[in-house]
Amino acid sequence: MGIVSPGFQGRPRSSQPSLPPGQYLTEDFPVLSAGPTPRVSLDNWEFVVTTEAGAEHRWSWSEMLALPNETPTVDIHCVTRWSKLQTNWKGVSLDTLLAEVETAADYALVHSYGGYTTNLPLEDLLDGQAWLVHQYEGGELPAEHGGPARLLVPHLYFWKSAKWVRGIQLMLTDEPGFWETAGYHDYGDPWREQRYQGD
Ligand SMILES: Nc1nc2c(c(=O)[nH]1)N[C@H]1C(S)=C(S)[C@@H](COP(=O)(O)O)O[C@H]1N2
Ligand SMILES: [Mo]
Repeated sequence: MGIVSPGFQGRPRSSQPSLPPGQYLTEDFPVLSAGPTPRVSLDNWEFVVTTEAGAEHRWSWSEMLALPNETPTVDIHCVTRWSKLQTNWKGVSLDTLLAEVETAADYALVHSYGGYTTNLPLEDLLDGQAWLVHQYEGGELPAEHGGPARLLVPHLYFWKSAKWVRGIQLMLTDEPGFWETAGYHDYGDPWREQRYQGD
């Protein structure tokens, strides 16, 4: 053909429309954990939603599995600049888990086994945007990636997708979580490159 100039194929992959600014594509699945991997037995596992009024809604492992499950295929974006496209998960939509929960809260603080926390607006957990997932690519979710179950909120940077999730605290006012307290952005939209406070 002779028309394509040398180097043209070397365009950075981040010019792909499917990648947010400053991100590169990875095929492997890096593990990013701020501490040791907590071991949670399925007999003791529970997921608890606590409202601002103190009401608690609990699901055991078998109760969670018995809920309608969905199989989202989503792109994920870590603030350390890797992105993975078309990842396949199985789990329960937060719309399902929060359907019966009466709340006036605008904010959620997500709690993990092991003590990790992360915050986000409650509306970002609703309308098909977030799942409690327990399978990855057709197998049980590996412990290092958050098994038995993790949160999946793919439209925000992946630190919002709490591994080993234990529950969600609904609140009237915003409260920063682990990385947000350490200087990460309160919201974390990868398309607006909200990596750190002030971005
Ligand atoms: N409980 C817990 N959840 C967590 C983290 C963590 O350290 N602890 N790290 C976060 C960060 S910074 C990222 S990028 C993703 C990494 O998930 P992965 O290890 O499955 O790639 O998990 C997020 N969820
Ligand atoms: Mo991250």
